[in-house]
Formats: sequence, C-alpha cells, structure tokens
Amino acid sequence: MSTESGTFLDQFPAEAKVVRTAFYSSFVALFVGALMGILQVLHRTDVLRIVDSADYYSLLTLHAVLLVLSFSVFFLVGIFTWAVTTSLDRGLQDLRYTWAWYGLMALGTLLAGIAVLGAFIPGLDMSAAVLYTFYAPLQAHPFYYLGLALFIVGTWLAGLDWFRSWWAWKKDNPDERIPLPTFMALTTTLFWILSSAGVAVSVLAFLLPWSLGIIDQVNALLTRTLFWYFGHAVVYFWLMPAYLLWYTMLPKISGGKLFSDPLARVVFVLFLILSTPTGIHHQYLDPGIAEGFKFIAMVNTMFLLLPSLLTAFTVVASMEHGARQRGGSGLFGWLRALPWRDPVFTGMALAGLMFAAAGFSGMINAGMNINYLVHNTWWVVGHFHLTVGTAVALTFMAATYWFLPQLTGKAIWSKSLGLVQVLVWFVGMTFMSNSMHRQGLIGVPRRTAEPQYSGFDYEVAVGSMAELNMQVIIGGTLLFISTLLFLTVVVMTVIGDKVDGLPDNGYADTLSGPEDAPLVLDNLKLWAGIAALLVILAYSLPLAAIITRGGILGPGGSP
Ligand code: HAS
Ligand code: CU
Repeated sequence: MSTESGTFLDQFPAEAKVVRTAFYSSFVALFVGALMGILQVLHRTDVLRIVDSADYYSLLTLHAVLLVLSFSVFFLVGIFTWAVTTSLDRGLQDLRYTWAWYGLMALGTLLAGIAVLGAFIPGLDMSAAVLYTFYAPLQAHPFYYLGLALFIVGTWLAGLDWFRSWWAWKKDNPDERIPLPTFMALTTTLFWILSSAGVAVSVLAFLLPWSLGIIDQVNALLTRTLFWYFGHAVVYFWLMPAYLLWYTMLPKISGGKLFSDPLARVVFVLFLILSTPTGIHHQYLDPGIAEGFKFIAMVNTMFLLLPSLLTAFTVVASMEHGARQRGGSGLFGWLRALPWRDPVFTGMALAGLMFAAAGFSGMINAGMNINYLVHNTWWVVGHFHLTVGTAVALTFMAATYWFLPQLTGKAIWSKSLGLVQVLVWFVGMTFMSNSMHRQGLIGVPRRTAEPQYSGFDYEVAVGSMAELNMQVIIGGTLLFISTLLFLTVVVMTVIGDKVDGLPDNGYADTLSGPEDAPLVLDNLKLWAGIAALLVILAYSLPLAAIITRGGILGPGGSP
C-alpha cells in the first residue's frame, strides 16, 4: 500500500461517481431516519405526539430500517468500493454491473419505505410496522419483504464485484499478499453472504409467501431463529467498514503508522469465522430452544470479544505511535499531542471511546443469566446506540470529512463546524445512552410508545424517572442537531467551490507489514470453509428441533 498523490476523483473518476452516489443515498436515509428518531424520543417521553401511538411502530420501523440498513450499508458499499479500487490500484471490472447492484439496493429501499409509509396514506391498505427485526408473528405488506430481499441481493452482487476485482488483480499479481483493505472487504463479504442467506430463506420461503396469502401460517420460532442467525452477524457488517477506517486511516490521521498488519488480518479472520454461530444470544429468553444450545452461543460470543479487544489494543497502540511521532510523551501525556482539532480524527477517536463502553454493555447482554435482567428493556437500545449509533455512525460522519474532498475535488466547507458536529454527537449520545441503560436496569421496556413510567411531571429530581427522561430528551435533541450540522457541512461543501488544500488519497503505513503475516491468513477458502462448518455445528440441531416440534410451516407442520 502506498500513498498516491491526487484525489480518488483524479485517479478513478468513474468509481468516484459510484462511491459518491452511494454516500449521497446514505445521507438521504440518515436525514429521514434521524427525523424519525427525534419524533420517537419526543413521543415516548410524552413531549410531542404527532402520530397516534399505534403509528409509533411504523415510524420506529422506518427509523431503524433507514439507519441500520440504508444509511450504514450504502455507506459501507461506498467505503468498500473505494478500498478495493485504491488498494488494488485498478478500476472495477464492469461499471454497468456496478450500477445494477446499486440500482437494486436503491429500489429495495424504496419499496420497503413505501410499504412502511403506506400506513399513512388513506385508502392504501398497506402497513409494515414490523420493526427491523422482521420475524413472525408480525406481518408486513409484501413490498416490505420484497424490498429487503432486493436490497440484500444488491449487496451480494456488490460483494461479487469486489471479488471480481480481486480475482483479476490476482492473475496479474500471483505472488503478492492481498492488500489489507481488500482483505478486509473480502472477509466481510464472505460472512455477510453466509449469514444473510439465512434471512433470505426466511423471507423467500416463509414471510413473503405468507404475506402474499400463498401459505396461511409460518413457524414463528423458525423465522425468529433464521432472523437472528443473520441478525447478529449483520452488526459486524456495519462495524467492519468502521474498523477498516480505524486500521487503515486513523493511524495516518494520528500522525503515525498501523501497529500491525498481521494482527489486523487475524481480527478479520476471527470475525469471518465467529460472527454467525452466535445469533442465539438474542434468543436466551425464547422458549423452544434448549439451554445447551444457548450456552454454546454464549461461549462463541465470549470468543467473539477477542477480535474487538485486539482491535482496541492495535488501534490505540497506533494512535500512541502517531502521537509520539508528533512529539507527545509521558504515560498519558501523548494523548494531548493528537490532532484534536481535526474533525476526522476527533470523530473517529470519540466513536472508538464510546465503543469501549458499548463493549461492556455487550458483554452484559451476552451473559445468559444477566441477560434476563436487560432483555427487552431500554438498556438494549442504549447498547446499540453506542455501537451502530456511534461507533459506526460517528466514524462514518467523521470519515465523510475526509472522503468528500476525495470524491468531489472540493475542500470541506467548514472544518470547525465539523468539529462542533462530532462533539455535539458525543455529548448527545452520552446523555441519551446513559439514561437508556439506566432506565433499562429498572425495567423500562423497549419497543413501546407508552412506557409505563411516562406519566411524570417535569419537576426534575436527580435519579428520578423525570431526570432520566430529561436526559433522553436533551440527548436526542443534540443528536438531531448534530445530524443537521453534518448535513449542512456536506451540502455546503458539495455546492461550494472551495478547492484549496485537498488531502492525498492513501493509507497508513505499517510498523509490521503483510510480509510478517503467515501466508495461511490469506487462504480465504479455508476460513470460509471453517465458518460454514461452525454454522452447521451451532445451528443444525437447534433448527432440527424447532422444525420437528413446530413443523416447517407452523404448529403441526400442515399449512
Ligand atoms: Fe450487540 C443486542 C452482544 C457488539 C448492535 N446489539 C444488539 C442489538 C443491536 C446490537 C442493534 O449477547 C439489538 C438487536 C435487537 O433489536 O434486539 N453486541 C454484543 C457483544 C458485542 C456486541 C458481545 N452490537 C455490537 C455491535 C453492534 C451491535 C458492534 C452494531 C454495530 N448485543 C449483544 C447481545 C444482544 C445485543 C447479547 C442481545 C440483547 C438482548 O437481550 O436483546 C461485542 O462485539 C462487543 C465487543 C466490543 C469491545 C470493545 C472494544 C473497544 C474498542 C475501542 C477502541 C478505542 C479506540 C479509541 C479506537 C470488546 C475496539 C481510543 C480513543 C482514545 C482517545 C485513546
Ligand atoms: Cu448479537
């Protein structure tokens, strides 16, 4: 990997257009999704109710689908397309094919969105208030399932696009190691295809035919289990592009080098093999799955902490290396030497810091016994606003301040506003997620428009429910403001004409490079094979038991 001079737009104009379009699509989703977010905060805390409580769930569905599927995945395909193109130093194989997968993803989002919003159009008999965890018995309009299916197929074709680039590159460079950013994109694609195949079966074999009226019942536990088979792995699909940026960009932005390329490869291999056989940790409270299978999922989950702990070590070590290059010294004094005025750096570092807290709440979720305390409470919502809502979302926003000049040839309109924006996100999320965790501990439920504690006056006593709700309101409002600031900087940059001081397109150098990594790490077939084997071990018996007891199509097995 070397540092190229010139922007991505200069080097690969056609690919830059694809990445740009993917990013803009993700920003549209971010805007609508964030709007739904503030509406929910105000609804749940009884400050402002613009819809009936029954319709709250449609807005909640839109909030989740647009943010965790559209915003994050459109951004992901942008980052991976950039990463594969620049690290292999070759354009995509066939741009018509590339635009075709983008088109499928866009069409899918549109169809799913129409199904949800249809609930608000009188006379249109549509509804999809099934949340983003769309298993039975809740049922959505067929457009919803069809839309999600198209979206997922679009991502598979995108994965194939990156593989095609790599295959072509390998022919020309038979003896070279896979460049790290491409390695990251390919391993992620492999576990994504493995895991999303589960939800594809659930949608195509059960939910879609059921919603179309072709079959009249489904085995709810089977659709739940297939959903969670995918539903855990999907969280690492969101996280891996953020990790890619933390490993390959953040060290350079900090002023130093990546501590270890081999360790980064180990981390991505661990995610490939361990992301999928863990989904049952979302079902500890489901009757119908034997405790032993839940225990296995818990053990796998605990192993899955390892790659994130390794990441914490490697990324912080690289940041420290950078700080010391910049003259920092002392046990902690080096922290001051980091480029805190740069929104790209500060956003990513704060996202990492919050992810450390998120890791702890994740460990608590993962413990079979203590999960009983937090399951289905607002704690879980606090957890995922720190993970996908900050580690991922804030990293993406911060990275946008680096990417936008690469993609448009224009300098960021206002870096100081960018800095304010990432700080406001951090402060807002501190309030909101802290309060969500605390409310969860005292049993406040998630997924409800009418939390049983909502009737309170606004005399704020410290530690009271009113205080906790106030924190959510302040936090949620700050997050919405931060989103608006972000979009303002994006729009002003794109329509502006500031072109001075564009950064070069390039990755961090490494202290220990790919030559130190054992060759076997690049054997993707081997790791994909092991991943599939672990899935078979973790899932064949639970699925067999579910089907034997409940039948493929529900109780008794007869349709
Ligand atoms: Fe989770 C529920 C367990 C990670 C997302 N999770 C959810 C849900 C979502 C979600 C959306 O076991 C709710 C689903 C629903 O709707 O029901 N989760 C875990 C565990 C981890 C974890 C063990 N989750 C994530 C990530 C997500 C995500 C990542 C999205 C991106 N989660 C669970 C469980 C549940 C759950 C149960 C079910 C709960 C229930 O009952 O319903 C682990 O992967 C976490 C490992 C992380 C660490 C932290 C390492 C720290 C790092 C930071 C380095 C610092 C830097 C900055 C770079 C060990 C890497 C330094 C800065 C300086 C200034 C120096
Ligand atoms: Cu999980």
